[in-house]
Amino acid sequence: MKVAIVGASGAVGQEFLKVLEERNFPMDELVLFGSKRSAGKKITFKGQELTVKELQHNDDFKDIDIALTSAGGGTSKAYAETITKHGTMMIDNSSAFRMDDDVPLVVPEVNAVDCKNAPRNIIANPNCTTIQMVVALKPIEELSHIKRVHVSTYQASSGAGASGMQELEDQTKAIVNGEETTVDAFQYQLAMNLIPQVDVFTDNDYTKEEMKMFNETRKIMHSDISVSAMCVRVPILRAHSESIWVETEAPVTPVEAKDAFSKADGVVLMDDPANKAYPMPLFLAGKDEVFVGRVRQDLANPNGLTFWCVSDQIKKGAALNAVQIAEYMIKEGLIK
Ligand code: A2P
Ligand code: 11C
Repeated sequence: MKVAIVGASGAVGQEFLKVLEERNFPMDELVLFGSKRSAGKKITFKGQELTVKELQHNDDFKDIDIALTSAGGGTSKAYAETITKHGTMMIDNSSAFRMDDDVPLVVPEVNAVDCKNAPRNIIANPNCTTIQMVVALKPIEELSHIKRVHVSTYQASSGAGASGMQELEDQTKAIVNGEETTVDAFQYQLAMNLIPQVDVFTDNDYTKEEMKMFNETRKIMHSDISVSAMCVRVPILRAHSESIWVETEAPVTPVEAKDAFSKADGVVLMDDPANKAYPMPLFLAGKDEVFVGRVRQDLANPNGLTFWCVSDQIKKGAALNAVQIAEYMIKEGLIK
């Protein structure tokens, strides 16, 4: 098995390296790609120094079985043909192909079988906010069909990549030192602030991020579910949090929901209010699972449940989910 990472120097690319090592991913060779900017740079993987190659339109992917790509939607679109033309399976973290009918959009805990039909040799990794939400919705959907969801997100700076994290750190230091802050990665200063805008606005006044949560959730869950989202950037380095209200066809009690969460694949129930036990991003960055707590009845809706959900969006929200897709495809013999 020969694996490539495209965008190896980025926040998700670096996480791919960690996850592959942590899981002892079965491979004989790893090849790293980046833009001209990082070509020639040395990156250590399992004690071995690897040199980043420049991504170009050539035959570099000829012997590569799996390409894990996270270099932005534009790069994915521009290079998909080059990457897949010799049979390489491209597992793409960008939004470039997510809504294409002939590209499966996969969260293994929810719809791993969709990987079986990938005619373009492309599998799309959903947006991080969608991934953690659908992992948590799946066990509820198994109890009763979810008709609608209201969700408010609390998204870490790492959603904007390595530069987003750096900007929050720099602004925080500047404020402590009484210096001017610099704003580049986000619309406004993020330190000491909340920004109710993630990505650009669309025609209906929802942001692209909010519409991703609507559209991607339907595709992954094969459902007519409606998701109304309010996405907010918060001054946190890593791990996204979400307040989720679900409305099911039949009532689901908090006891039934907690039981389902505690048995669900990829979910950790952390819910003991008396002992102040609930998920928090500060303590869950770097973890694999989706953490759920504060499960309770929605006081405004007899068929409603509400809960709090935290997950490391670079890990389960990006690199880990893609690697889990690759693991499933290897197990099922779907990688040629
Ligand atoms: P590079 O650093 O070589 O420019 P992040 O999401 O953390 O901002 O990272 C983005 C990643 O995407 C980086 O690894 C960056 O590589 C990579 N990237 C951006 N544009 C290209 C491109 N045209 N070809 C290959 N990699 C790219
Ligand atoms: C953020 N969710 O937190 C975004 C980043 O479609 O993969 C990932 C965007 C995407 O800013």
